[in-house]
Amino acid sequence: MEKQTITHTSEFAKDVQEGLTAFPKYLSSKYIYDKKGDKLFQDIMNLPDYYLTNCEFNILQKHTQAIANYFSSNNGFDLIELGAGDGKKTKILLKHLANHQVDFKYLPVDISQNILDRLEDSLKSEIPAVDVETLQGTYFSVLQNLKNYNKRKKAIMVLGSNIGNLKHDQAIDFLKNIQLAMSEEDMLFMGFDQKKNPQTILDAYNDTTGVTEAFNKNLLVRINTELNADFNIDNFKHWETYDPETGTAKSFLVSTKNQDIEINDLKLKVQFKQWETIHTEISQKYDDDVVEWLAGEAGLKMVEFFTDENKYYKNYIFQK
Ligand code: AVJ
Repeated sequence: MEKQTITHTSEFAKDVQEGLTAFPKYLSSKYIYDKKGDKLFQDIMNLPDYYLTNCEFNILQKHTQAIANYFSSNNGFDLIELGAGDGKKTKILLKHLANHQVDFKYLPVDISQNILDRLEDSLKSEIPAVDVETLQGTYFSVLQNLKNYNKRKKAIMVLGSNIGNLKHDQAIDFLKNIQLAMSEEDMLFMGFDQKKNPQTILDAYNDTTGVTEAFNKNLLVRINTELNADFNIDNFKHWETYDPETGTAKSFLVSTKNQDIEINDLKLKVQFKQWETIHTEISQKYDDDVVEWLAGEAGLKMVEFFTDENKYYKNYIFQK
């Protein structure tokens, strides 16, 4: 009998191989989020300098009724949240809807089953009246399936300025996919972090506690543990830039010395020159014109927005 060798190359392994053999080097921020990365992001959301979470929390708290009015419909609605996370902000809305006996179902979507399980448990004890169905998968696959999910109104929600990790062309594709899953009466409710004093933005991504540094470096930790590599994370420095013209904040890991890294599972040796970079993340900042342009390119129109007193952050309502 012939012996077959099947090589399973994971998406992660492929992307690491591609990014670390490119010039200049890069890695995708989506790989930061393993169990430890999820925890570090929770810690980031509690940092005083990371203003995004508080701003959005305050917006949801102040405008709950107005937002709920946009969602509501005579025969109820389905609230679909892409990238649900711990639901801390969403619970403001869920509590309000439950208290007002609104007919709705909550469908949190996340790539992580672990996050979904924890969210479902906490909802059962905190807001038991809410009808929850968790959906594990990528946004894209779940959106495809949701197209004909129910004959009633859909409110699709994306909080946290998660869209900011996408370049404009990718953001348009993302919005277009959402638009294609929507019908005329459906609503999209989405958070976009705004352009502001550049120093405020730099401080949010360059905190003095080192949490953001550890979050960024978790990429290297994952490569070490999952692909059997020997990165010494102390030989890399977290570096943040913000370009106020484009509104793009960029994260890097900078090699502080000449060094060779072995990634055993890829049979790859990666050389770093002193001060060579790995680009790891973008966190795009927006203004109304850019948001309106992105939405328009995706076939959506902006109906309304809600903001905080400093206008640091905005949650927009879009329709087809
Ligand atoms: C989860 C993508 C919204 O870019 O602000 C936080 C991730 N990176 N600190 C962001 C992040 C560094 C965050 N998003």
